[in-house]
Amino acid sequence: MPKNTRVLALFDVDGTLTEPRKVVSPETLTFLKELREKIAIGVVGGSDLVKQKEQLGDSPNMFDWCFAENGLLAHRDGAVIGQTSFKDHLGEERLKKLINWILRYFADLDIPVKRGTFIEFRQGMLNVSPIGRNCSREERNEFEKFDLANKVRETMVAKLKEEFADYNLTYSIGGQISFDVFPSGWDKTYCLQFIDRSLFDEVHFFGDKTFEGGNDFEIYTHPDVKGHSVTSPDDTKQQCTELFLS
Ligand code: M1P
Repeated sequence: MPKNTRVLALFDVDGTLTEPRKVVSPETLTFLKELREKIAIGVVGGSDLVKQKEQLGDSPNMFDWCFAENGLLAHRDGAVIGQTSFKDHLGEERLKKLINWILRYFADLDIPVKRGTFIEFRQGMLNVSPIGRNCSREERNEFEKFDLANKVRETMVAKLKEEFADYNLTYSIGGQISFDVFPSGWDKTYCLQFIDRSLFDEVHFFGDKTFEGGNDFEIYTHPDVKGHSVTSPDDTKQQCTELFLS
């Protein structure tokens, strides 16, 4: 079967191509290579490119389209085609006010374990973690359970929304220990502006956080995109095999 370049499949990273924050499996890598021979493929992750590469390898060259930080850093065929900055968008004064508020909130927050790197400053967003990003894997898993029961992130996000209503920001709980903060509209649909729609008859998206409030929701429900909800990398492979390889 020759490559059908008029079909594009976009993939989320954590929970879709890899287990959360883990490295992609050799089986998934083989699968992606095989799939790329049949259709165009792309990746759109919330993490920055350094982390995306840690998980996937040389993602800009493994996919026809590669989007880190939801597309704030965009590559096509290995070359940069777009770059956007949260800092420039918000301005230093407003950014400082937001960061100071978050740090004060954390100082008063009582949770079982705290580690380091509570705010990770990224090119296109802040990643905010009550436990701190350099917790261990075990601590990460424990926090996820604690958060589910105690709604630590949900409560904080509700307060931020109230406090910074005029900032027009979106808060997205995508992973286990943190949430992302970025200007509204800079969710995963941001990457779609780089994809020339006349090139494709079908644009598919596969993600695991497709529920409302999840970081795949907006692109999953976008009218130009055929959304697919997956439960694991194996489920992704199975759904894609049925759709594109059989
Ligand atoms: O890709 C989903 C999320 O993965 C990480 O979240 P956490 O560390 O909380 O599991 C982060 O990179 C986050 O930005 C991203 O949205």
